[in-house]
Amino acid sequence: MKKIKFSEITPENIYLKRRDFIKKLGLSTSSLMIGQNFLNNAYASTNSLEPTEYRYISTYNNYYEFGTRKSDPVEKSQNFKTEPWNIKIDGEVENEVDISALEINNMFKSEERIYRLRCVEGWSMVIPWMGFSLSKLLEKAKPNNKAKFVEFISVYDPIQMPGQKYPILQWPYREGLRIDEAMHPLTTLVTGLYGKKLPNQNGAPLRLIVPWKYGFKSAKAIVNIKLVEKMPTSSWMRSSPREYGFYSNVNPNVDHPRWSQASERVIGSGILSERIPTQMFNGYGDDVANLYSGMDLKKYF
Ligand SMILES: Nc1nc2c(c(=O)[nH]1)N[C@H]1C(S)=C(S)[C@@H](COP(=O)(O)O)O[C@H]1N2
Ligand SMILES: [Mo]
Repeated sequence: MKKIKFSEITPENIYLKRRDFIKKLGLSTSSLMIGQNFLNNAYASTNSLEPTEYRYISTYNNYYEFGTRKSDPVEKSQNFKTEPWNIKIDGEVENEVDISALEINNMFKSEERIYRLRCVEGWSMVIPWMGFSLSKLLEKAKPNNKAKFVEFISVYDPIQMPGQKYPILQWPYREGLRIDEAMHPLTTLVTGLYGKKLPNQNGAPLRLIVPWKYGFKSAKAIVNIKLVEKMPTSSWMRSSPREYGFYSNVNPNVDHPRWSQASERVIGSGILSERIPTQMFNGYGDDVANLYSGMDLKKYF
């Protein structure tokens, strides 16, 4: 028998190693492919406005008046009384308006508006809201020339809202917009979702949606809209001014001091919870970037 030379063994070694390598490569090829598909899906769904299922929209909520767990709002708000409900528009206006939610529903025609809600915590949902431009209601009050900002004040009712017994935030919940942001047609007063009346956990009977800002700007269960001269301090700014600024525009380039804002988890996208890149102004830049021209958005976060 021919003595096997080292040089002749080598190819066999290589073959075995190669098989091993291919096996590994096989694995990593398919995982690379999965990765690529994830990425493709991710970029596709960044732009897609495929609505999140109702069961997620109505059970995974932030509404600290009912508690800080995601399940608290649906569990604890079912008996919350939203009728009768009045909302007052006052401050720097020519005509103070005091109007019921019922009258609002009769006076302003709600339409479906499918917007992505991006929470500052790093998740998002696409929600088929029902509502109309807030500007329509504000015009009724005729803001005067001192009206530079708009403050939104949610209801204070610690008997019905167990979370308000604790100083988690300054109660009532307060938020604010600059007047041009409040008058922008995308800024929506919400009356419903999925073609139905707004569930209590989503802020019934009336809540705001500002699609290019983090979710917390969109106050729920609003009872008072004040036109004011000076920039109002929101409940979040008061609790942590370093973390929450007045503008709070969705911006993947400006991280929260404790976490990145570059990407977001898509709620309801399965157990693997797809992550997609976060878009500047939550994808609404074509409509709103001009509101901030010349502003340093790292400073005015
Ligand atoms: N009054 C009030 N409004 C609120 C909140 C709240 O705790 N209280 N949470 C905000 C936050 S952090 C988010 S992300 C959205 C969530 O809206 P959704 O539950 O309808 O998805 O509501 C916002 N509006
Ligand atoms: Mo949020």
